[in-house]
Amino acid sequence: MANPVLKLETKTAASAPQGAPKAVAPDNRGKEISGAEILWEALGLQGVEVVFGYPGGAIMPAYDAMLKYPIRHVLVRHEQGAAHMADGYARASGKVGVCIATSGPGATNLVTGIATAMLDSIPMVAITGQVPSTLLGTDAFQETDITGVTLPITKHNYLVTKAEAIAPTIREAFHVASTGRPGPVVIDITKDAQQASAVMEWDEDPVQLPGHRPQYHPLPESIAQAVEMINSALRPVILAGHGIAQSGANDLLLQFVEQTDIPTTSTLLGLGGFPASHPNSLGMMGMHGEAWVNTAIQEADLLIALGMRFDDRVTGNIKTYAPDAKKIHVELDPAEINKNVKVDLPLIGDVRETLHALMPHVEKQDRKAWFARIDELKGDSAVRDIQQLPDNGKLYAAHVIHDLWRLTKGKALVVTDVGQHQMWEAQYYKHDYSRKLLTSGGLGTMGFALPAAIGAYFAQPEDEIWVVVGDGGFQMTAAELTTCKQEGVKIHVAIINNGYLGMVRQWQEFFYDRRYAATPLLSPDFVKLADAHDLLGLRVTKRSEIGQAVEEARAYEGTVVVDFRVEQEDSVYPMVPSGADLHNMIRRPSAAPAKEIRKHNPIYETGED
Ligand SMILES: Cc1ncc(C[n+]2csc(CCOP(=O)(O)OP(=O)(O)O)c2C)c(N)n1
Repeated sequence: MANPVLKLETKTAASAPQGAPKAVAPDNRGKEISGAEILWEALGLQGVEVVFGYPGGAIMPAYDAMLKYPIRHVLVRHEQGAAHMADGYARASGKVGVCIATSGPGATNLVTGIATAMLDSIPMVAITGQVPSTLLGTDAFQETDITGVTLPITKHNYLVTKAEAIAPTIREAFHVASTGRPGPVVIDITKDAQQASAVMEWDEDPVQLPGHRPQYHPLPESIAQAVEMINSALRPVILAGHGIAQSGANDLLLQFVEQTDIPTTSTLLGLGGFPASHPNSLGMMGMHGEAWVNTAIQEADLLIALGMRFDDRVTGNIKTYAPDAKKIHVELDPAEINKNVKVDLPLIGDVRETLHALMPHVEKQDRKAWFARIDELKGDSAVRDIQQLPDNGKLYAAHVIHDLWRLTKGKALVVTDVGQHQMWEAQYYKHDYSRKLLTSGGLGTMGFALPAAIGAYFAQPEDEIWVVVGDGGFQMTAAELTTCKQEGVKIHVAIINNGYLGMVRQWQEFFYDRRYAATPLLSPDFVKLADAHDLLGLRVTKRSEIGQAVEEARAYEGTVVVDFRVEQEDSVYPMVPSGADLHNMIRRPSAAPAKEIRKHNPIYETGED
């Protein structure tokens, strides 16, 4: 007899299984319950509303107990997605993001997302199931020493083997993840600890941890010294990093800049910390920062670095970095001081607290000459900008981003992946607000954007969310489109489809004599892929079609995928080659004669006009 045919029904968002009807949060403090129940109860007491995860044997008691608790669970398609979603949720909300996975392969699949959060200082708690404690160390089925694996990529991690230790560990983990310099924490809980019972104890007092006492307030004598340096500088530049958003210092930074009239540039993660539309905003610094910014940094007499860590992508060659500048470094993590760049004055503390302490004493100087010099540098760059070129009928990524910025009035929450599109987004989408650009800066993780945007959606469901992603990175975690469908997520995915692993292709063009090893990339038909998910798919091949596609996407109630077929061999300019001096950039080609360009850019030797 033939097998009965299984009829699979596509669950729509509305009918998606969300577990049993959600209970009202129980309060079992002082009562004996299972370790698994303690886990959810403790998460609820921490204010957790949503977790991103994937079940399995070693975490099944926790999943079973979950149905009694009013915490939303988002079922991902791969645990890497869960970690990026927790990360995106944390970046968009400022709260701690939570992901959950089983032991072994479930736990190791979280690793890329944990490392991504570590390098960008994102508060996250990753909960993993572990084999029963009696089997620890026996290479039991699905056993991996996840605390050992994640030791170098977490702020701290815990192996919990007793039910009574679960609640205090959750409390401590959230404290560690979110105080001082934020970061990811792993809690690995054995299956027997989840199954055993214990009294649910919850200490309401603030967590006190010897050895973890972040210094939020800089020393008064250092503040006095900083004031003197700032007030006497003629060519100062503020370098605004991720610490602006992290400490909620946007408003104070704006006041500080207006009071001192200092030009201000941002790191990639700092974008939006200072409004891009402000006259004192210079834009992004570093490898793909604008030429005027990098040159201004090199000519500055004072750098005021706020919550940034002098990553090699922003400094170029450290030996020649800002040679005439005194350097003030405001940073919460003392380990960052003098790590990459030797500074004249460290101010260990929270950026917001530090600006607060400086504000009453800093003064405005006459900066006419300094701004005139920056304008001169800007003028040179402006003529090279792709936006100055007449429409030649082709679709360039920069145009897509620029139009997206214009059409969304700069107010969208944009989540980018990693590659050329990430840099074009940083250059052409002018961010005026914090927490509106989410991107993997430190680890540079392809596959980040789609899941991180899903996490952001749960943090800010009212926001217009755009994913800007390459055809390569999109394919790394595209399976999470199904999660979008099942969970009723509304985001807009703009695939900047150039048929290449673009950023690597660009390096091959510049530094490997155009040998395109393993960078031409086949993709599925993204419109059909969207269609297969019962989502909307659109394709754009001309600049004139961008507007209509964006409007259609915005009007759609659900996730939309727009396949932007852009120029295949376009490059991101300017570019500071790895290890080169910051002012030694490969500049945008322009209408100027090639000879002229090369005269100013000795590195530009591809022989192309
Ligand atoms: C997980 C991962 N693997 C490899 C890389 C190296 N890498 C950096 S950019 C890039 C190309 C990205 O191509 P695509 O996603 O198509 O974006 P594009 O650069 O074309 O905008 C690669 C392979 C990476 N950053 N992350």
